[in-house]
Amino acid sequence: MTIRLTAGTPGRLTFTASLGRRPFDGMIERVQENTLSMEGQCGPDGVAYCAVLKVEAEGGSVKGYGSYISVEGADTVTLFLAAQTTFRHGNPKRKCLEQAEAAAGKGYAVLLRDHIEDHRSLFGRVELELDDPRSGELEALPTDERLRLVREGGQDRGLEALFFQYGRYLLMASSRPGALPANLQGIWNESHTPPWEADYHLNINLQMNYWPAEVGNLAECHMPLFDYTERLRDNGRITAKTVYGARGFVAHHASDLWADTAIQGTYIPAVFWPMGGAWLALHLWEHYQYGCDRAFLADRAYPVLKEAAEFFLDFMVEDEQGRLVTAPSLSPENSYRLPNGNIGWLCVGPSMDTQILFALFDACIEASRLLEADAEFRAELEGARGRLPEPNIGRHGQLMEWSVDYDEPEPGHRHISHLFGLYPGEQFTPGGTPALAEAARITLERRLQHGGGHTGWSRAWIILFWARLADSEQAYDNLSALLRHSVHPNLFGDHPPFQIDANFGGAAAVAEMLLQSHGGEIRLLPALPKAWPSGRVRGLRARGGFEVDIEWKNRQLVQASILSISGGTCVVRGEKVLFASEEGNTASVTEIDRGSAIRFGTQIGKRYAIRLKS
Ligand code: FUC
Repeated sequence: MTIRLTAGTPGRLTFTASLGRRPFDGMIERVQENTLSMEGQCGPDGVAYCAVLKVEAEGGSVKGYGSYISVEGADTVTLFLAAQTTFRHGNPKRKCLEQAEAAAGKGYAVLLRDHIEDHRSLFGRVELELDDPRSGELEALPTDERLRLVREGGQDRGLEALFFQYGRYLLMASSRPGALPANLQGIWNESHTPPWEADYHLNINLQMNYWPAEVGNLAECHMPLFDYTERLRDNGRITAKTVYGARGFVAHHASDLWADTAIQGTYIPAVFWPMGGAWLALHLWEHYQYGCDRAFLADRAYPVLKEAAEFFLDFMVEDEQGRLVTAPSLSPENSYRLPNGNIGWLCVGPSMDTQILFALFDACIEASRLLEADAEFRAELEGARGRLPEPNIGRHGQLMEWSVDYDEPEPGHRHISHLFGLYPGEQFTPGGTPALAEAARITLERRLQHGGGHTGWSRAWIILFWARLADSEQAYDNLSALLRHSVHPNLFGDHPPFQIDANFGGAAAVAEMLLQSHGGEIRLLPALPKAWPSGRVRGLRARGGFEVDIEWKNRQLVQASILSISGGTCVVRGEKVLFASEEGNTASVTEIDRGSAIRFGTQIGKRYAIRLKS
């Protein structure tokens, strides 16, 4: 971290710098005239850490005394801060000193130039503009002020677009190749005793952090999650074997820096859930679906998917009807009431587990086919997939959360796990499974009527569900509710307290309102609300290896441009009939697919224009 201080008048910068103001901070030492270090240890078995601060001034003087550095009468001062732990480096102090030295050697101008270049190379890939006649006036205000106006009932499309881009920015800033994945606070935890230990929760939160990665054109920011999932796999093999006598790997509802896969903690509504690893494995499949990188599929995604699936082939049991179900398990953090009034959590075959397994087996089957590998294993998975329970509709018309239509003590519960198949899964779609989509709608309405969406991440997920149901107004109302109730003045997501998943889920939701690409079809503006009559988006990614720009006016498509990254066939579905041509060429390449969808072959690197048929 580099901090640059300047003063309007030369020679007016005078201050004292020190390290460590929080309780439990480590031992501070001045290692050079202008350099401090702080070293400590996180508990007897924890990591040792070090931070180094180096101070360089132009003009004036820099002098050390005790554990302080004093700057007097400088024109400009640059502070270089490095931090390391024994998680990565045997000698964190030496590493910090090297890094601070190297940064100072580069100098501020070069560091700034490199930083801007690096930032732009990712951030600039996507642009979103939601036209607003008041944008000039609103954009002149600071963010907290704009948020206040929205809370008072105002509308600010620019703030909604900013919230989307802010989510991308936070992911870029907290999850780069080689780093750890973004935790519950991204990297912005300030406390020694943060809520939920700023850990990794695998029953929604960590996954949600990565929902904007692919569609938001930040695929490389997804990589830390894959490294982490592979570490879970290594530990999870041992857990699978020792706890369940099963092959493959398992991870439960929460984990930590060490990628612990054991049943963690004693909170019964959460800890016995065995699906964390399986859900994460699906993220590697998503990365393949967007980027179509076959080597990634073969070397990284498929091995993880396969071992995740193997575990469940051993772990699942047959229920009375001969179906394959998970047991023991639970529906993340929700409870049911038995006819005798007892409250329970543990259960057999909760709907979310079945839906995750459906997606996992599907991905594994498809991947093994693409790789022409493991025909026998594939056949085994096809058999198991056929024996998973079908989704059921309960007495309220809702999708059932458990295999029994239990009474729900908390019908507005924040987890809406049994809609996994609507998002991020793709098992339920209005076009493909209308009855289940309708049941999903009733499920959502019921949750919302009972106070659902009260945590930031839950509200973000709800927007995504409505977007998948193509209900633009519900999606928008819930996006407004997220901004009104579940963000801090700097737009950090609010659980409460601060939790970053709402930022990432919210960013993914804005994208999902503008572009969808599940089920082998691209949908342009699938949940465009009345509040966004005209605008444009550039650089969103779609599954199948495409990058998509869309421009619209009066809530109608003006033109979309689809860049083919991998040369695959492109299917675009619209409510109105569409027309496709190669860009720079008016001849049609359109073939009519099922219903109102069009299909066309593409060439790598070529752009295709999509318009409404006149
Ligand atoms: C899950 C959620 C909580 C919280 C925690 C970090 O347990 O149920 O709401 O987000 O993770």
